[in-house]
Amino acid sequence: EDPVREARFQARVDAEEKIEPNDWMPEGYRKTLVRQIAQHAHSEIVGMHPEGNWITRAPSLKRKAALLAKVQDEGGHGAYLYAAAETLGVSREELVEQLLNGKQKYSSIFNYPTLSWADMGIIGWLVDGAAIMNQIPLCRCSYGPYARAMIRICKEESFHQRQGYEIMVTLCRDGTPEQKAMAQEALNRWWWPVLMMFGPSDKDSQHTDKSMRWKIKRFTNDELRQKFVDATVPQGHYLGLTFPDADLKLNEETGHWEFGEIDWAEFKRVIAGDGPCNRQRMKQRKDATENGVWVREAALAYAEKRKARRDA
Ligand code: FAQ
Repeated sequence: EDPVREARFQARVDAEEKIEPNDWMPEGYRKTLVRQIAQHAHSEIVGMHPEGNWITRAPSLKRKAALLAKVQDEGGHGAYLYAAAETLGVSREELVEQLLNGKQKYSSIFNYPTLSWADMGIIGWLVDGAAIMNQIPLCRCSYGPYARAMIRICKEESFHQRQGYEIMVTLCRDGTPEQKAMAQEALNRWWWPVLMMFGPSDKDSQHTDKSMRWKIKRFTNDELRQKFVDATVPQGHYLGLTFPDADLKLNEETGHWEFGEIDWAEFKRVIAGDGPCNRQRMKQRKDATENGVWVREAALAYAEKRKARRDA
């Protein structure tokens, strides 16, 4: 602890100066960033699996090309985020190790199965929609490398969100009754898990106070969840869909959509490892790491050979 340096650091944060990798920072700030950025990176990589499930079954060449590009973008986002975390003095290998041994998490949302094609529409519309709501403020995060990675990621996420909503429009407004029913069934399954992406309610959030003071987070979990509901409900109504929440209603005075109670027991169960797909996702991740050993070794050997040739 160093109160003088901490006060100077906080003054820089308060003045909206960006903190850069070689600047002094409190240990708690570094730890919070490593935790959040790593969790975010792991989410991007694990998040490739639910949609990857549908690449070979996309209904047209156009849909297949767009989905393939989206899933590749997610891999790219994971790569920028691991690079941002590495500026804080941890290696990507250590982070992956911590994911595999259960010390670090990834977003709860990627523990749900993708059962129909409509889920590809829902993931783009709602999961990317929630991700954007959360990430736009992160573009102003006090830590420079994370904020800059977020700017680029958000541009790509907005393309992802539109491709998802366009799938929903096709199913719901131009589609057959069966297609519309498929879209409704997907919304019923995903709505509540998507609201959980924003994290525990403010009264239960452990990290929000500090993260707000350090200007890592700019809004609380509940504030972002409310913004998301307000933006999304009219979009669902435009599609002619209903939300699986009997308590959802517009408060004319505040202009906000009020919604029912989230099942926090389900949220806790899923982040503790007992969601519908946790075991499958972790196995896929572990297999990918093991099956990729020879590729990493070959790339390293090639780089060393080239370097030796250059130095000769
Ligand atoms: N799932 O004290 P807080 C994407 C944990 S978008 C799992 O409120 P904080 C794009 C939390 O880590 C998804 N765990 O924590 C995409 C903490 O546990 P810990 C990724 C959760 O950090 C789209 C504990 O609960 N986006 O990938 C969740 O202040 C489509 C207490 O919570 C990001 O990661 C959850 N939902 O606020 C990809 C955004 N919520 O770490 C493919 C960056 C909370 O002490 C397809 N992250 N926890 O063990 C954030 O903004 C924050 O970390 C929050 C949580 C808002 C998620």
